[in-house]
Amino acid sequence: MHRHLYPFERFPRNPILTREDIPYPCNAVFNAAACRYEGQYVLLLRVEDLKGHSHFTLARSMDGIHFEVDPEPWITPATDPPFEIYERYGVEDPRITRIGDDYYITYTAYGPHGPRVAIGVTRDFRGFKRICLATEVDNKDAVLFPEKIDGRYVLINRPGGMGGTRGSIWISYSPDLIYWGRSRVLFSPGPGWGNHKLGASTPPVKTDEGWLVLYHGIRETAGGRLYRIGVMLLDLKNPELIVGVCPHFIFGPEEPYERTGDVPNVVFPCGWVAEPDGTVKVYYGAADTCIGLAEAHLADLISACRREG
Ligand code: BMA
Repeated sequence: MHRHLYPFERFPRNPILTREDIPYPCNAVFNAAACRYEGQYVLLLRVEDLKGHSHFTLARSMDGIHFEVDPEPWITPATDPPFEIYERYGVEDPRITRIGDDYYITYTAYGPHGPRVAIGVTRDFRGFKRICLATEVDNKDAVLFPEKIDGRYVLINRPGGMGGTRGSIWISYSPDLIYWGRSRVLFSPGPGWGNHKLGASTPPVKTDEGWLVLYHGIRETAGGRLYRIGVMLLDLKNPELIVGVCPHFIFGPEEPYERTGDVPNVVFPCGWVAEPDGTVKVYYGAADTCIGLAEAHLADLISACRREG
């Protein structure tokens, strides 16, 4: 592969997790959040049960490759108001952002009114407290910045895009993680590989040159949708400014486990872990069926954002 065009290298023994690794019956395991906690790699797996509803189960690893999955689900759809009705069909696509000692989990709450963004928090990956439903429905793909900017929490999210309409990436602010506003469009679909919808994939990673964010772009084709990954760099002080964006996708479905599954031709990262040696491990859902691992050098991702297009 051309490393300058496609900076990610797949782990050769992908997929690293399939439903066979889940200790209870389920349909699929895919889009997972990732972080480091107490010296271990932690994945928060989206597991789809046999009814077709999703919940979250924890998996831990010493090396970031071999994961041990908890015997039981950790976060299941809420049973009490106000969350119950909005999570009735499941919780999906988690992302984890550490701020101080707190690990915030942004996820899609899915119910009869449609998908909306929810936020919860844990300190120990045992207790979990729901904080709020941050947006109205028809919104997903929310990632929280790992620090406040100008005294406010910052959230990227994706309103719109349901029912076949185009979906853009937006940015919103909050003084307290509960009330979100000052929302504005950050990046919209254009002609080409992400012509239909865009959405943030991984929480921003701080680099000297800006906030690095992976995002997915959906191309609608005669053969169905293609989910592929792009990368952008946002200004450290004003994340509404896009410092650079790679003109082409940097990762897309190629391998059989990405091409074939419940939803073909999907790679869908929700989490990554930056390593001290300047590399990053990205965990991605493949074809809504299993989980793959790929690695890249942060410097290559940054230089991809500087590419002319
Ligand atoms: C998106 C999300 C993801 C899923 C993808 C492909 O809209 O719902 O959970 O992986 O579609 O089906």
